[in-house]
Amino acid sequence: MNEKQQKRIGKFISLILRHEPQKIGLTLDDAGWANVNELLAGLKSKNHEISFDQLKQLVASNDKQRYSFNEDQTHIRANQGHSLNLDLQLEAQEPPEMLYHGTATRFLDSINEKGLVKGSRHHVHLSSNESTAHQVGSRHGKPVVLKIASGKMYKNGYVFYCSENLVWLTDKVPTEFISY
Ligand code: HQG
Repeated sequence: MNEKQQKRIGKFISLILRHEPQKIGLTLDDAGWANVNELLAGLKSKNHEISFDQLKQLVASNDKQRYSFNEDQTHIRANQGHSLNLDLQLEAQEPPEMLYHGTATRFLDSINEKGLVKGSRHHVHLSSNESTAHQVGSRHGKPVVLKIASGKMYKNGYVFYCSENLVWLTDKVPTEFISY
């Protein structure tokens, strides 16, 4: 598979594992795991046929480490970004003092009013460095990076999780913890 094909299939796998498994007749368990053979069969049925070895390569080389296998590689899930109602069973963790959220300037008025809200996803997604946040923001328009006083939030009882691929997750970020 070349890079372009990997990207195309990766996007489709993200859609399946995060949002619409039913599109290829797949069911996920409560923690988001899909059976690998069922995923491969489902991909084949939609003209996205890949081998198990190609899937392993795709998981290993993915730029954001978006997917994980279980120990015996019979199951696979997306590490974060779901809109499906699942419990990924992540453990709450103490966040670093400062985290970053990349967004687009057109959302700022609303964010200044309501704080960061999770929308259709499970959590608000936060990055541990500014350059990643900048990239995330660019997906939505003219990017702007917000600084999040995560240490202060944690001291105030807010709960944080860190996904397998090191994206920090929390329920919401009120305006008092956001600066530019
Ligand atoms: C914005 C990608 C108006 C928020 C990334 C964001 C991430 C508000 C957008 C992951 C708001 C939601 C998630 C408010 C938040 N008013 N807009 N009150 N509060 N927003 O895509 O964080 O590449 O659901 O700032 O790397 O951009 O797909 O979230 O701009 O980890 O693997 O509403 O997705 O990962 O957009 O991205 P999204 P996100 P992948």
